[in-house]
Amino acid sequence: MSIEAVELHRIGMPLVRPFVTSFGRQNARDVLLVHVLTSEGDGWGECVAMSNPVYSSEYVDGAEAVLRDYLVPALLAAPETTAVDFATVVSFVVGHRMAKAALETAILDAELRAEGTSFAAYFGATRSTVECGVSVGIADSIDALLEEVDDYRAAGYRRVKLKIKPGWDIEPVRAVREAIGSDALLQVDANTAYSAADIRHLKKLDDFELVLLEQPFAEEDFIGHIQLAEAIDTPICLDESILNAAVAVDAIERGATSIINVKAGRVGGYLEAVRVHDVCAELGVAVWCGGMLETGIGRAANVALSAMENFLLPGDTSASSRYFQEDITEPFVMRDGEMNVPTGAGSGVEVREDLVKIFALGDPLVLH
Ligand code: OSB
Ligand code: MG
Repeated sequence: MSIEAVELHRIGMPLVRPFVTSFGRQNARDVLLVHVLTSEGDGWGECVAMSNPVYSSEYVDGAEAVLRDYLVPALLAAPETTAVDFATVVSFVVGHRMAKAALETAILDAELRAEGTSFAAYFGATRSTVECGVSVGIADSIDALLEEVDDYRAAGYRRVKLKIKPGWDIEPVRAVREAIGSDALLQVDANTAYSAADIRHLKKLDDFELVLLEQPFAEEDFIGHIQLAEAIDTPICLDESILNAAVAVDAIERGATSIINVKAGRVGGYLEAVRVHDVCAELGVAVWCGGMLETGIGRAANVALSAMENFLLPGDTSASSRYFQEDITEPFVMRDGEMNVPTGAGSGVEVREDLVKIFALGDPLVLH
């Protein structure tokens, strides 16, 4: 297979409701799509970088620039590159994992479509359906939050994750726990909004039997997370901090985390995400699949990844309708709190190029 061209598409997808986290409010998803054209067919990847560098240092304009100026030219200079070789070909670029992940995924999609293998089969997935969780943003009031949580639970979501920040933590969590009862799976995500000075405050979360507390402190604050893990009973789960499989092992062995949120974009691609899964399985640490408000393109791959054996907790793999009025692939639908894992070749979903055009923020950039 030979890579012939790469298209970079920017689309704007309105969200069905604003998504508010400790790092800000989002009304639409500004998505960068990577379309790889090869001698044996095409493939798609979705870049999960956000509009602004507030979740991590990456952001969508930066990802587009590094793809355009470095990653795609390196690939086009070595057009026989396979998904497995790709990381080595672009290893001269430091970081920019989300940009690398998008291009690697597009190459992998093209390869697997050409040979008739699904992502799930390629990853060694063991399940045909996955359990769905939902990530609930910071609301305007506790009443509004309770209403939103009630809607999601009525729709069948198996687990609720609440976004928290200083000033929006103990009371909303208490209210939701009282409303949903002690058996329901509930967890929280702080997106780095706290510091080690807040350990005594965060210990109050121990009253609510949470599945986990996700990323309370800064990406690089391993010592803080170790101290917190020693001080509280609620399991700590790292998201932003886990940049690859080696960091995952280090964080686990040092006692900074006891559960890991796997996001392929954050670790540089699905091949590394599978390695994170594997090292965690060896260490007896459960993982779950995070999300970055993906369209159907990214969601298809996430659902396939979530079907691997050690994905033991429901992921942020929600139905397309939780995000968008209309998705750019066939929608992912939840039934009884679960979603089917695609079985078709590659991602197993078809990209609706008519909708990609309708949502386009400009002309695609075509690189040869
Ligand atoms: O921290 O998990 C996160 C969305 C954007 C950036 C970071 C995160 C999130 C979510 C939403 O929590 C997960 C989803 O539903 O895709
Ligand atoms: Mg998170």
